[in-house]
Amino acid sequence: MKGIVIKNTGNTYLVRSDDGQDVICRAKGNFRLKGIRSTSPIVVGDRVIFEKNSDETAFITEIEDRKNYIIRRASNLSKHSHILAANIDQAALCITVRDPETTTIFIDRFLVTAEAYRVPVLLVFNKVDLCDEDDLEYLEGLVHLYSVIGYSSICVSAITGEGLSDLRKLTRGKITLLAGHSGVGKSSLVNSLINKPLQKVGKISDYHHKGTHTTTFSEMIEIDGGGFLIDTPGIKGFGTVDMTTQEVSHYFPEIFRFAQQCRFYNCLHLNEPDCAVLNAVENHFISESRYQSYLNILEDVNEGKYRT
Ligand SMILES: Nc1nc2c(ncn2[C@@H]2O[C@H](COP(=O)(O)OP(=O)(O)OP(=O)(O)O)[C@@H](O)[C@H]2O)c(=O)[nH]1
Ligand SMILES: [Mg+2]
Ligand SMILES: [Zn+2]
Repeated sequence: MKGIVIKNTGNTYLVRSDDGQDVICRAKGNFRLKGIRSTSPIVVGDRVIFEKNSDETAFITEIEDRKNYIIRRASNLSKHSHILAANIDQAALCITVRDPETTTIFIDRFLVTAEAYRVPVLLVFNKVDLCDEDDLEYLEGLVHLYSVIGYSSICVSAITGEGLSDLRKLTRGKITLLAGHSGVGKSSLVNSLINKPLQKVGKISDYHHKGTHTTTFSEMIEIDGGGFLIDTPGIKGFGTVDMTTQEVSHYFPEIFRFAQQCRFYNCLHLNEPDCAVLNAVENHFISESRYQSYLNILEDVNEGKYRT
């Protein structure tokens, strides 16, 4: 039988079969996927073939080729990467200006990873109900910054319901992965979008203003009228994928566009003469924060953190 993995609890997988049954499966034998070294061989979103035994147990025997996936590397230093989910139509990066704060470096690292795997990203600014005037101004700036580059944003509140009908439209009929720091409200958004308190929601610590890692496994939740949301555990930092220094700018669309006019074809846009990127940063065609994120990722690559 064929189906899709909707939950991974560590040693068993919940598979929704193509004819709509939920079956608890185990993995049979060792799965080695080409070119992927990951702590979890089968992930949420995987299309699998499974066999049911007479005693109600079931085994996954095959994983179909993945269309795409989103990898998170726990830290830049860790050798193991962890795939959050596979075969997704889009990633909704959930961002909060406060409680907890999401930095532009974190946003840009996520965007770079998504560009590298060709996953479209929607920026979901949650908890707008907590924003004061200054926060709203900063938020508007971010929305503008990213829309100019080509990323769509939406401002919402899982608590007041603001923006949720638009977010519903943007997720209907699609497989959407929700990602972001612990405590930004991924599970709250899932509950509000499906109108059911299905996912466990955590607290924000009074002291650090951070989440408490409430969701521990990725889980796919079906949306009324078609499509799925994938609730995932909060991400602390985002180590970028293996890439060369030359490649980094390829995943910053606006930097890549200007880079075509640099004097040297292998310009890294650090201090080379006639660098069109540096010139664009100076003239505010490329934002300072994006350029800082670019330098930040370049540093990782230069330090060879990813080479084993
Ligand atoms: N004021 C306000 N609080 C929110 C909003 N969305 C979520 N929260 C609160 O933020 C806290 C964390 O929410 P969760 O949904 O558990 O966050 P999460 O992103 O799933 O966190 P992890 O599972 O730990 O990764 C809870 O106390 C929610 O009630 C919002 O839009 N506004
Ligand atoms: Mg959660
Ligand atoms: Zn340059």
